[in-house]
Amino acid sequence: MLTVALMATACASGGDGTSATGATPTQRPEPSPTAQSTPLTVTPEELASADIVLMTGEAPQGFDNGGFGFEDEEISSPGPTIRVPAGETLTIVLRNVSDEFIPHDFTVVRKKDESAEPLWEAQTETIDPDEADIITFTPDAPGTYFYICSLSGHMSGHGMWGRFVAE
Ligand SMILES: [Cu+2]
Repeated sequence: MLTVALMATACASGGDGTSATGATPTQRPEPSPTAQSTPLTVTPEELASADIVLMTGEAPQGFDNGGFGFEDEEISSPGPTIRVPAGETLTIVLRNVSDEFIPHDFTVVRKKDESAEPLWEAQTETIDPDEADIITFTPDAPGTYFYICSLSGHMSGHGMWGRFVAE
């Protein structure tokens, strides 16, 4: 079971996902050669305050299966079910640990549809390998939803989804 410790002031940044100033949270030593733009990062303080840190990358089944996981080495397709308290503000960090130079995102949706509007504006930037992004949102209605990677073909063709349960 996932224990979600909700601290009072999770994220006070002004909604600018690129405003990180500190070191990247990743332990990975080399930046991706494909990361052309300014890498998205989160500060160590943001990382420490996050309720959930989710990894995305290749599932062990191989290149054709993307997925999500709570640990680098435990990425699966579908990803793990995320259970959160309904009505409480939640901060999630997404880290892309792909070895295949593939960008991904994290989007909460009502139905498994790559073109669906994100619920509660719960959508990270599209992040390249070795990047991270942080989002804060409030799932205000109990229910079973989904999280997906909304890049074309990633959910439908590569299994990049999981259940998101607000209870
Ligand atoms: Cu993806």
